[in-house]
Amino acid sequence: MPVSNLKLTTIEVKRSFFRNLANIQGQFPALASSHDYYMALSYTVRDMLMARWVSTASEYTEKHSRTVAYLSAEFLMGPHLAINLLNLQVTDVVRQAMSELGLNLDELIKEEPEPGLGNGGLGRLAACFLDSMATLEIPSVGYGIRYEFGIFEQIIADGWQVEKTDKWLMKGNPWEIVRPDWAVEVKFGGYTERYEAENGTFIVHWVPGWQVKGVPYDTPILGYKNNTANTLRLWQAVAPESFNFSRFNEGDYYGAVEEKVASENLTKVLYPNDGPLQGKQLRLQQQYFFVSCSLQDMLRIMKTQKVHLDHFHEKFAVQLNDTHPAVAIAELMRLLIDEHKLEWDISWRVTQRTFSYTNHTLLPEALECWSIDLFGRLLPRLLEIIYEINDRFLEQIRPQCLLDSELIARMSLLGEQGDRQILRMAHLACVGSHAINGVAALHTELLKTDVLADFYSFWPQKFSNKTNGVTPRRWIALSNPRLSRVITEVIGDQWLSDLSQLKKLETKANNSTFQEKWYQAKLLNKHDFALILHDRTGVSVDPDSIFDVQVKRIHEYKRQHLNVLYIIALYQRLKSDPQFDIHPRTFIFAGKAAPGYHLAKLIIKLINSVGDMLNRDPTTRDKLKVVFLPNFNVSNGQLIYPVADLSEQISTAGKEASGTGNMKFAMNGALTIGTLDGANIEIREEVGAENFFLFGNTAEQVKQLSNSGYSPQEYYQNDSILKEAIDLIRSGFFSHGDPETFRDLTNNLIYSDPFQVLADFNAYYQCQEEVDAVYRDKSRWCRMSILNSARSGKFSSDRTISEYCQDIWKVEPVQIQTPD
Ligand code: 26R
Repeated sequence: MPVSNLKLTTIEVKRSFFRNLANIQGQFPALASSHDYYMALSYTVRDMLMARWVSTASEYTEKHSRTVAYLSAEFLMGPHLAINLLNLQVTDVVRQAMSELGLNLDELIKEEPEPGLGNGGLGRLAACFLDSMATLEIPSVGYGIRYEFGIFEQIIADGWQVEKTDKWLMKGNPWEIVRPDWAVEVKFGGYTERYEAENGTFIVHWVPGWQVKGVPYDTPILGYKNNTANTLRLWQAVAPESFNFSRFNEGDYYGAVEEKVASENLTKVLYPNDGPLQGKQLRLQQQYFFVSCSLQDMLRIMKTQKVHLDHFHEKFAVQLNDTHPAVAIAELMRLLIDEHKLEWDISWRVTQRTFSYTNHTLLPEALECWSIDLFGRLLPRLLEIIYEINDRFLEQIRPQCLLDSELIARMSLLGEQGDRQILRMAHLACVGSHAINGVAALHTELLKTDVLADFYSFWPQKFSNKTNGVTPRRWIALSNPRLSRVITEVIGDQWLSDLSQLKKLETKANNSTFQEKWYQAKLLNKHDFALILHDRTGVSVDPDSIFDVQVKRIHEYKRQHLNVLYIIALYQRLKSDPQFDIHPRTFIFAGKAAPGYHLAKLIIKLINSVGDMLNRDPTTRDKLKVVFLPNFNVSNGQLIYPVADLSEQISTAGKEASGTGNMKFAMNGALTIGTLDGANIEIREEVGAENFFLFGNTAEQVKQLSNSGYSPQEYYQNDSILKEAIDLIRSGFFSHGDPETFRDLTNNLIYSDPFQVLADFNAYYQCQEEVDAVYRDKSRWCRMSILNSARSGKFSSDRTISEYCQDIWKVEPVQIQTPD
């Protein structure tokens, strides 16, 4: 355990802070802005971690440590300053130093623009994994893309989502270091040529149409209370220096600059999709770009260690975060064969042993396919390699397929979609990996029986489950200091690195003094949050009301509209029956919709419109509030999870691969109302069925219902509460009398309802009544809340990462000695 920072004094902090303010920001106190101070403090913290970062890299190099390379198109890191202070254990001394200067640490922390380089679950999971790998002292690198614009900023105007660009790099980023020496070049387009070599084999030469240079930017990833500082390496595209010099000389200045701009566009913006996506050429370019850069970087590292490339898989375990980086399988083959002259069979053995693949979605529309035409034009050599992989693969399975030509066609990497030839990236990922995993028990089962069933029948041993987790450092300690203090007072602070220790709280679950402390921590959080809500939305809410929270991407399968239908039903009941008594509730929503996803955007408008009507209605406003907090991101998540009483996890069973927000809520003592979907099932198993509000059809029932011809109209006609709620929307009551505004949404529900909202409505309604009844028994609720948190240990990403290390990566921790 390092002790070096414990002796850090406020004097040293202040000295370093002023030095950085002057030397790096070029600023002095009389003119310094809050942002200048934030920068000065960040550089001060960076100075504290540099020695660890260098020692970590140097020890890994010296020991030739086996290393995890986590390839992900998204890393939703969230702000660095506060988590780095926490990991270094210097928050208190730094807070004190700042306060001696008349500065407030919390205000400086808020100055950091959030690096939002991800859409949601998948990107945030990657960030939690980096945190856990550093804490568990696992040699690892996260490889991804340095998007100049991250996920868009969401503004709500007249109830509608409006997107603004996220200029997170505008004022500089103190957490990254550029490494121009390790830049690499990536080819695109052009054609391939074949030469016969002396031994009769063919050498393939890819003559590119153009090239792009990738420059790595490194960010340190600290472990908690150890000396490990791993690296997140993000690639930025720039035009190669040699770029079109001849054109430049010919005087075509604009032409040359235009092409330069085009190559730099490659890493401009993160695609804000979390669902269906038509073949976007730029997205494929992004994927190949960062994959090729990362593999070339690994080969460079191999070279410095003088290890022969047929040992590549011994040095690196490469994890594919969904299929977005799956082209890596073909790219490693290309590098080994074309550039390093290894034979196909050896290269293939190395490749298969190197890669493992995590699937994050079952939704058919989200499974990545590329048009072969597009792929071949952009990456001609890679397409040839994929054809060869496919030929050999089909040859290998043919004997077992006997005469089942349909099975062979189903498993082929190539397929047809309408009249288009397509490449199925999930198939490439399965064939080229030695391990395939889902992200929750149910999800893995559905992979095995459904989406990847054919592959499972061939290679059952490749499949395993790795239930997701989240880091308790960011999602409890940093987000919820009040609850953390209550916990630590009773069980000490070991839970931060061993979340199973929360179990020790169970003995206190019935203790009324402890219950009161537990309750007060949440209540104070709710008070603070009410002020923020008012500030950002103008709506005032009652901290004594039940905070009923649904925050996640807006998507039909996540069924925010099921929640809204319940709210409308509740409203109508309160209006028609003045005697009807409920505990006051505040429904809080947040989340972004993909900019092109019409129905999701309409759901946002509906939430806001319902809120506008209800929050103003004098007969109900003391009982019912509906608020939409704009721009859900990591920072806002940190504010929201700790205030929730009730966590809404109401996706159609079988559709949410895992969910990770559900875990953050439970850890922070929220009770879940949820379906048997994703990790909800495991949360319920852990916390106990009696401490979980379960409703709705099972995945099995959902499937049966849709096979037997699901008819939402029957539910609409037969359930008067449901019908009245939908009819109120249709009447134009929430849209200034205009019945058109929400027509697409209500028609979709009544006539199609692909996610069976209506089928689950009644069960949800009943379950919500139970929630209300239980909340009235304060002691019972507190007990349930404590037990949810106490039994959430399984959902630490430390547990998840240990399982990946043991079962898939076979990587051991490497302890970094104290750097000073
Ligand atoms: C192909 C492209 C359009 C695309 C589809 C889907 C791009 C991105 C996505 C997002 C998906 C893969 C995602 O974020 N999935 C989420 O992963 C989380 C982490 O495993 C799960 O908790 C969550 O259930 C799942 O939806």
